Amino acid sequence: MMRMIRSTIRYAILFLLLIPGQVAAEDGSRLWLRFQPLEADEALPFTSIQGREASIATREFQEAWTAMAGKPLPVTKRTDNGTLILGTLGERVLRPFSLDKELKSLGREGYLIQTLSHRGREVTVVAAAEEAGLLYGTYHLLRLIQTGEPLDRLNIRETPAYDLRLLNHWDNLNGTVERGYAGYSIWKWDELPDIISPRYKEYALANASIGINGTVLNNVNASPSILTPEYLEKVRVVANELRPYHIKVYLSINFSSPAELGGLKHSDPLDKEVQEWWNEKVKEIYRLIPDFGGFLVKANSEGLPGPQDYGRTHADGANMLADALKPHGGVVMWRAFVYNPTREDRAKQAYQEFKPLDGSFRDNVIVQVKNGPVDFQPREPFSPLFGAMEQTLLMPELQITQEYLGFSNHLVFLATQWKEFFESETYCQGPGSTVAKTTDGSLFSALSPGSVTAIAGVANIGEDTNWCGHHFAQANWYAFGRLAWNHRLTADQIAEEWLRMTFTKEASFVAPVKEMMLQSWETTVNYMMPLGLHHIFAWDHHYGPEPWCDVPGARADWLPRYYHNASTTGIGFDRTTNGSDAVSQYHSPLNEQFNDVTRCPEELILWFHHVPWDHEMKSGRTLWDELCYRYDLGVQQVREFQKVWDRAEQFVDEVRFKQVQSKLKIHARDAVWWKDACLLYFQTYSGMPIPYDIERPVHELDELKQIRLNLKHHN
Ligand code: BDP
Repeated sequence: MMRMIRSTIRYAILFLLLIPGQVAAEDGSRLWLRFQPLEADEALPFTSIQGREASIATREFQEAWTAMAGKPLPVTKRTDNGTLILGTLGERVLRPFSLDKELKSLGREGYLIQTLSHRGREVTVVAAAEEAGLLYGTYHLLRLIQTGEPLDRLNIRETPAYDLRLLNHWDNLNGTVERGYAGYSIWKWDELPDIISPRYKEYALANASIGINGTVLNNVNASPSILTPEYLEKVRVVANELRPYHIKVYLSINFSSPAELGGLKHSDPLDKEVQEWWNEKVKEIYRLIPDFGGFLVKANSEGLPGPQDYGRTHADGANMLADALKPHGGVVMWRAFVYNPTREDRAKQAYQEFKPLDGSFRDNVIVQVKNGPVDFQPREPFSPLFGAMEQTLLMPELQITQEYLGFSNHLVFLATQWKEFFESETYCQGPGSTVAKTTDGSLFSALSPGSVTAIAGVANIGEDTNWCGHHFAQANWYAFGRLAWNHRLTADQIAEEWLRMTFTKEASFVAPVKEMMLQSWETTVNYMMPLGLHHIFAWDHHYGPEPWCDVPGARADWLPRYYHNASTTGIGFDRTTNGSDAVSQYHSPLNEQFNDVTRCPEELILWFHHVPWDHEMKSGRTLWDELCYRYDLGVQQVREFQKVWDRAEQFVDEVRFKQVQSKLKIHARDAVWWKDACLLYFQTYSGMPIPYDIERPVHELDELKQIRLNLKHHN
């Protein structure tokens, strides 16, 4: 009787555990690491495993395999047909294969995955010089399994395109996230160092699975408090959590810390006392975190302190910090996001300030440059600094969080935007000198041989269950990691991988949804800012349209009018040689091409030119009509996304399906809002009718002007 009761209780408990478990299983929290049970017809070549038990790669593989196959692979000492071998340089398990020379050539993070035979037995080998590479290789293999790729005859060699592949968290110490749309910060500063959230490990794992190896924990608008002993102790604990997954911790610092924290009279970088303060602070950090990565610095930008406060240059400031970090192997990532309201064209300023400093930075300083010359706009040309600094390490900064792309409400897959950026021709050394090559170490041999290459992405991660607010925003975190590892991957490949892992391998789901993703960035450009328009957002929150925005006393370069220059004669920013001459910051023949209204890519025409409303576009339409069609096309495309998604219902779990469906409704409404606001407003200047074959506005301009969103951004 007792036994019966016990077993009934056991079943009841099991039942209770299973049911909520199944529901919660598809809330998006597992990202692309869902490791779904394999189908019966998915025969796998692995029968047993050889690998150090202590190795995190072996552990992670076994865990994932157990989820997919129902039980772990048996551990074996014998090499059988189908044995999977995981090992690093010099390990006994790799001895039969003589891979040492090759593994050394793959570097610290590279790996190989190969089908090999040993004494007539066929085995799969994942091998690397070091643990980090082995972990990346293991995740590569897991990706092949999850996406249903063939696993026989593998012959893969991988090394990363960039050495440092970093997320930048704009997370504040009070738990808010600047430009974050997925809830509060995942870093629980008030609970640390005592309570360690399980999410730190999950975060580390997700990053390692896509090759991210560093993270800046706090906002570039940095509070000096991050360097207090109290906070450094918290940082130490986070670093300990991330270390096993080969993720280094970095911090954003406030340039005035010596004065604000150390009680010094000032923070002049050429002052001995200030330098000493930094040397000591850096030593203190390395005592706690021996593998600390370094500092990220926003200085003399948007009101923050910096070396120019003391008449010094950016190089003086960066070099002082670099000298303090150098003995410990740390780097300084010094941001080039600087602009001054008193100068003429904001788009020119980073170049004007940094170009003259080329060659004067230490070799552990990397200048971090946003992809475009202004500020993460829906579409910008690449920043002319890429290709201009031949003796300075430069790293791209991409924005994963959708500050200017509809927050976590709009479905926008950013790999297409980033690919356009990476593949842009700078012509700095003739054709083929793409932005990617100017930053990944392929060009500019003048840089010292030991110097590092790097890339950063502003994270879109928060404490929301699904991490990113929108299920499809996870794809941007994923895509950033994949492109930082290999910028040659296509957006198509990345979307395909991600969809197969995150949702299902079903072809009738993947094909249309992938098309939607690949279209989505251009769509957003269409309904927000087509043809090179930029920065016509609402004041402060950067969500909706406000091309008319006027805030008395505000900096001119924070107002839309500064950028669109709409008047009865036309629209656009004249950056030609007759205007601000920003075109001349680009190499030939790009500068001539941008300068000529007939040869400038139409995608950027209003970025570089002030164009009359009746200017004839390549389509044969007037500029005004073209603008109308683009806005309308954007709206139609979002409507199409809704249809694509609704048709996909049978393939998606209910929770995620409904959540994406609701977001698409907001997305569609917002697209109409953008279109109506921009067309009705610009029409007051063009005086021309909205072509009669496109959808009529459904709002009044005055009604749209009344909208006040309460979306204050957190500082
Ligand atoms: C802008 C953001 C602002 C950031 C700044 C930066 O609006 O919140 O602090 O960039 O990158 O895009 O420093």
